[in-house]
Amino acid sequence: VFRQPIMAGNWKMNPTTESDALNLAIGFCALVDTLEDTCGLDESDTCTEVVLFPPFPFISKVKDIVSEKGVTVGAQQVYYEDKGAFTGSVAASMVKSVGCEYVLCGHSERRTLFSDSDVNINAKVKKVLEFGMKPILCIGETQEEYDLGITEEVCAMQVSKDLAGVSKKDLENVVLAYEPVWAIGTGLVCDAEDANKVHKFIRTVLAKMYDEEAAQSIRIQYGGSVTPESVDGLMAMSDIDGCLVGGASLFSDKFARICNFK
Ligand code: G2H
Repeated sequence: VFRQPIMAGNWKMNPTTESDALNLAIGFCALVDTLEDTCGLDESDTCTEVVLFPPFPFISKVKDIVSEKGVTVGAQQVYYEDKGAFTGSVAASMVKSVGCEYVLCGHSERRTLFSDSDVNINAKVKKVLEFGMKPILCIGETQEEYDLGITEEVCAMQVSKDLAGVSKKDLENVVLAYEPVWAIGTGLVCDAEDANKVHKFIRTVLAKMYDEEAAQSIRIQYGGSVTPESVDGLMAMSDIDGCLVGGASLFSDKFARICNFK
């Protein structure tokens, strides 16, 4: 099965001003052009898909800058209600209407810092799909769970709860991101072989929930301290289809190199 690689830059709550955000987008676009392998940025099927996740206020302008390179934008989060008295929240329709194609769901920082439960994450995944966008569903074990040796149990539980009620047809629009929480922002990138084993395991879970075809077709990113130094080894793995990149995506040269992995 061919799975188109997908690289995503999750800017989190950075940069802190609009001008810095737009400069980051401009710098990224300029650099990818000068790199040897610019395959990531045209529309051909065999090329790498690239998505940026800026903070909400910068999404529209970043999209205007990067779209000519074939780079798309997404939202880091949405609420699962359609509209109404939910002060401070942003609806799926809103980010759709400013051009978002993807939405991150279940990022570990949302789970731990903002109490996003699997029930809420499941509602958000469905809402994103309902509005014709693609969720990138993040799953992964904490340091404590890793130490207990229950990585597989945790990932299986998150996949089954977060995708409950999602049809096989809708699953075609879902991307998964395996992000071991102990590797996020710590500089401790998960060993590529170890990450690949978890990705393979996640496919066995999906094969039971759906079928083998669905399990083999879905794209699974790795996330957690990905750098230009680690990307090639990760992307050489059979079941790693891309990376969800935080810290390194704030440096245009680093993220350009990651998108043009070898
Ligand atoms: C994990 C990742 C991006 P970082 O959160 O989603 O962040 O690359 O900084 O570990």
